[in-house]
Amino acid sequence: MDHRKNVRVIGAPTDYGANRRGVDMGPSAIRYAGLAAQLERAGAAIGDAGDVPAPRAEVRDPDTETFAPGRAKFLRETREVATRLADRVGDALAAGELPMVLGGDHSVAIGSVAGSARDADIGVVWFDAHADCNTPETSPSGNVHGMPLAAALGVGAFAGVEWANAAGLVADTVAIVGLRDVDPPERRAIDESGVTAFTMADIDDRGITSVVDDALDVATAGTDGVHVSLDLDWLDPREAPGVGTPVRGGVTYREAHAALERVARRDCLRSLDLVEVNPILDERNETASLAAELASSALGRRIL
Ligand code: 5AB
Ligand code: MN
Ligand code: MN
Ligand code: MN
Repeated sequence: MDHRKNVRVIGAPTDYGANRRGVDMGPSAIRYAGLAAQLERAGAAIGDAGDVPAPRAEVRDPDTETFAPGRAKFLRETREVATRLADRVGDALAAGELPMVLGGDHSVAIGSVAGSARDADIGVVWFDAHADCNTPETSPSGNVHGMPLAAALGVGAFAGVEWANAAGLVADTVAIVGLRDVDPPERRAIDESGVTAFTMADIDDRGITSVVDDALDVATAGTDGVHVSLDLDWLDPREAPGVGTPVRGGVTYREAHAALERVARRDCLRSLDLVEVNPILDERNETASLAAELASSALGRRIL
């Protein structure tokens, strides 16, 4: 891959996937926190493509759309935004740029993964406290931000759902890192799907860099590049308070940087999500700043 990366920033200001107002302001907060300046520190050239239109709470259809046993809230909206976002991400890649998606809740990753996988075989590294492997049948909440990985893999009710998994992501090249809050059906889904999953206990035992190197081995094996999906609740809530579903015991500031630095070192990054930042719950925009900084590490910001 070339060395001066051209990054295309794409906002996806959704909240319906988390059923929580505030996370729709994530793209503004991350930009305001100095994303462009952070990326320049990594030597990247930045273009901001603005936001994909996302339905606001005040105007959207209050109905829950179900397409399967179980339920998923706002599936119609999820599909609309995922479809638009997949096009934007695919266009950026076709233009030789690196798409950087600012969420919004994590349901937007359905679109970014689909767009990233459109003309390539990709691997995925999913940094998250949660597995995001629920389906409408297993979800305890009906919130689609707990389902994007299942959707992208075409699991359960998402099997054959064109807008979710048309690009053919396969479990063999997917690794989740940082798990500490997994629902019982998700545990079964991980076992059955063949996704590689690293918990916080793995990070305690082996250290962050060794775990991330293994995750990158999984995601780069036989693929054209890696989509990194970074849910800010991956970090400990002391470092990243501005998230809707905080779970104690996450990675530290240093571990998070070390992880994204490993991504940069491997030179495999194809596309990146920065999701689940909720400025209403944040303290002085710290979580948004962290997202911007970590993006810079992922792009290879060097100290010396
Ligand atoms: B996030 C939970 N597993 O499905 C569910 O923040 C939480 O994108 C999902 O990782 C958290 O509702 C979704 C209980
Ligand atoms: Mn593909
Ligand atoms: Mn999460
Ligand atoms: Mn998530």
